[in-house]
Amino acid sequence: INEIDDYVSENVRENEEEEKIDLSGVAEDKNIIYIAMESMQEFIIDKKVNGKEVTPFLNDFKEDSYYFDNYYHQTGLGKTSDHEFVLDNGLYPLSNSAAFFTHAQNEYNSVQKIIDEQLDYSSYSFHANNGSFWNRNVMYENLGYDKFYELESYDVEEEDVIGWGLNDKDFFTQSMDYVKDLEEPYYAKFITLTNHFPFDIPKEEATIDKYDSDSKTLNQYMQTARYTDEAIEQFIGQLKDEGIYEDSVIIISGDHYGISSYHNESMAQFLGKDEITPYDEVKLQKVPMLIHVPGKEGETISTLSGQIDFKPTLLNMLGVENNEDIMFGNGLFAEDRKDFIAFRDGRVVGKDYIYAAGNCYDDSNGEIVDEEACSDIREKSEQELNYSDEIIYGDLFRFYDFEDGEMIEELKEDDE
Ligand code: GP9
Ligand code: MN
Repeated sequence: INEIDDYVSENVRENEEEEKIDLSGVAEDKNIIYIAMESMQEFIIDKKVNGKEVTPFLNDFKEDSYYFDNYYHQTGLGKTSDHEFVLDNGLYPLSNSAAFFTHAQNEYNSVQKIIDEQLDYSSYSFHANNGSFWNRNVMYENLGYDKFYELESYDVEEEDVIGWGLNDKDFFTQSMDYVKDLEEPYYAKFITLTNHFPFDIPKEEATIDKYDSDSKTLNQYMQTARYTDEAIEQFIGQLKDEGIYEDSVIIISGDHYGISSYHNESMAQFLGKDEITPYDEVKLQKVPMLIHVPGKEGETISTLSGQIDFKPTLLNMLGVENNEDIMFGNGLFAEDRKDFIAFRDGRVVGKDYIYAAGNCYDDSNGEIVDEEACSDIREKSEQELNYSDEIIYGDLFRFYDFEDGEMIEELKEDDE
């Protein structure tokens, strides 16, 4: 843990000094409302099908928000739960299992615990699926969530089900009944479900056309993505009606990809490209990331970033001092940041080069270049993933004092 602490100190924390846009403490005493959009990818933003925008609400709302258009998901097999794991802990997910299942008993220094201890915030998660799905009921308790509003908290009639469960519109409406009564300020996470594979929605609920290609999946994705967009618009309206909107920082993002490489041909058609190369596939792993701060004007920020950066960003906005924390991301608004984003499968995005499918690509033109150009970002990302894995596999936070930033006393004595 000392070695990892040193690494973090030299390579991660030292970047945190200056802010490009100073939002330190801007969320103090405000509610944090985080909306996880199932399978929402960045490529869909500002796109149209038969002349109609797929996500008209998000397209508008991003104009009033800090919009990160170069923000990558970093999930593995644990999909939605991996995204929660990265966001809450600032650690990477595991490479071949879901940490929510395999390491739910570990000690973590989660956002939820930190803001409870330092700011007396309560944390909630809302998701109309079975509580044990992804082992959330167990893991949430360990991470310090005060309550999980899961399937049992919702009234789900058969006609309200789309795809995997309660449709997003009813999900938000019913969630609102609980939200109204929460003591402020709080952190509340809402996980949508309608835009989940296979993206099947009843005809009468669809408000735009399907896309027209050989991929049924991509064609239908347009309609469910639109449905989630409408559900969020409605939810924002409800937050306004209840007077919650102005007191809240609202963060809206995607959890992971929804359209796999199996649909590359149709995806190329949709994007107006000849083909989707491994380089393009990397770029398709971007998910939308919007941070709406009351009273702040919108701005699009194209900084290379990813889900690993969520925790430091949020804590900084809340004005939390946690200089001794061990996490691997940098604040999204920081001036100096690490220069790579590690994927769990070995791919790496750097500022100038991208490593994918055994090749190094020049990001200025997507051409394959000498592998050597990627060696630096590959080494760094492998190192970090290993350190993160060591923390999880060894449950190393048991041995670390987050206040002093040192190994806990008893161990030090043993060590000597
Ligand atoms: C399940 C929902 C979807 O509760 O979060 O999970 P996914 O299949 O996307 O990981
Ligand atoms: Mn998901």
